[in-house]
Amino acid sequence: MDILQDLEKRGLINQVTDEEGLRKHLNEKQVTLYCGFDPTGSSLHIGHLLPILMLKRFQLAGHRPIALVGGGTGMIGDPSGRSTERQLNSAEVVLGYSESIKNQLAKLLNFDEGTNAAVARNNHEWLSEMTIIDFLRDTGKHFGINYMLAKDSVESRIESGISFTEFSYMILQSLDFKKLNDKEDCTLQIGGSDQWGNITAGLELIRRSAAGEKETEAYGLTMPLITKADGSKFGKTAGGAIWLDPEQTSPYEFYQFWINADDRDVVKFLRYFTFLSHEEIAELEKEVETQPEKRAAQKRLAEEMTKLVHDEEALKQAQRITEALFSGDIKALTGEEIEQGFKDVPAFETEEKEASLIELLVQAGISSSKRQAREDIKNGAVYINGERNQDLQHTITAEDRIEDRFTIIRRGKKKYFLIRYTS
Ligand code: 545
Repeated sequence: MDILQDLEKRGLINQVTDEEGLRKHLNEKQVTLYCGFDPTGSSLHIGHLLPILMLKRFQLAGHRPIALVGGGTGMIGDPSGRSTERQLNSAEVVLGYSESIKNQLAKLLNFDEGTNAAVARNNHEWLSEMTIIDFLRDTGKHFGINYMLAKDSVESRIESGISFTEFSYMILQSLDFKKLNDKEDCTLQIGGSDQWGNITAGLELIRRSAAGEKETEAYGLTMPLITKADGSKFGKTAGGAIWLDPEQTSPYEFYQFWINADDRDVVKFLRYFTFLSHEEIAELEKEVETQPEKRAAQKRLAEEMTKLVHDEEALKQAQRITEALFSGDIKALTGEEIEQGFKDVPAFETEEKEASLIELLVQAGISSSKRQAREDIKNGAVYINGERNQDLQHTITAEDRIEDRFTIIRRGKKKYFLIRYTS
């Protein structure tokens, strides 16, 4: 099975400009390919993972990926897939975002080993040097206005409005492809399906500007949009996007995201996001059919993804938190794990370290009154750090504080509350 067949089998190909040509090209030699990322934020999220892993798949097949950070294009704003004009960011902000995006890409791609190590480029390097006269004379001449107007990204905005700035974006991305094609023999650009127009515009520029000169060969390939069986948007939860940055989405939350995949989606996600073989995936698929309650496929998916984006240690932690929350054995957790695992439960901050349990239950809003608090304790509904406590006289002491920072109170079967001690 060659790489294109593998990608097809995984459902990862949306469109290719010349499939047979590309297949031959990939089988003939080490191909340099690229995908661009505009620094529109400080972190990538799981929606960006597919193209990054795609670069990695090509790398594993012996090809050479370029991760392009759009330090120049990020100053302009891609209209693709957007219904409104973008708010421009300042040069300093774009620079800061470029740096963090580059570091995230470096973590996921192998940047420094072997003959096909991935490399990072930043289009600010060449786009910022170009003069307006050269741009309009040498590049603008190759783009007919009708051709540009017919692109989805522009056509869909004619009614609602599009600035000349965003209208011109496709020419900049085209210049990148041409630049990388000339200088680094990059012959394939990949991206999400929203990038098809920009990618084919680049191929057009390469073709036109090469007329009469050396033979050029270049291809484009896009990936599908990720859809979910329930129709909701992939990668978003009630708490917002799932970021790759552990400061924005903890490894535990990240792990939980994948664990919660729907049975109808999980096999597709395994094909899209993991490097498991088709045989392994087929076995997990069988388990989804015969023993869905075991959630073996979801567990494997969450493991693979957490290892890939974070590391083995983060995975172990996420599993420990999951296990402790399931069994109720909170005492086994460290303060840091508590912080991750209880991020979304109601929290109560207090300076008072030695309150009576009854008072604490009322103050923290866990029980509605002292009377109710006494009832709850008597009925055995109150748990401190996972252990039932039926002592009406109980006072919180150091023993009830985890790392002197937290106490976890549970009321009933699974209503958790976090008590956080300040100072
Ligand atoms: C710039 C210059 C090039 C080639 C490509 C670009 C970027 C491209 C674009 N891509 C998207 C993007 O999102 C922000 C990421 C960082 C916060 O806008 N014009 O930059 C996404 N891309 C990955 C996939 C995408 C696309 O980075 O292609 O489809 C999302 O899956 O939307 O020379």
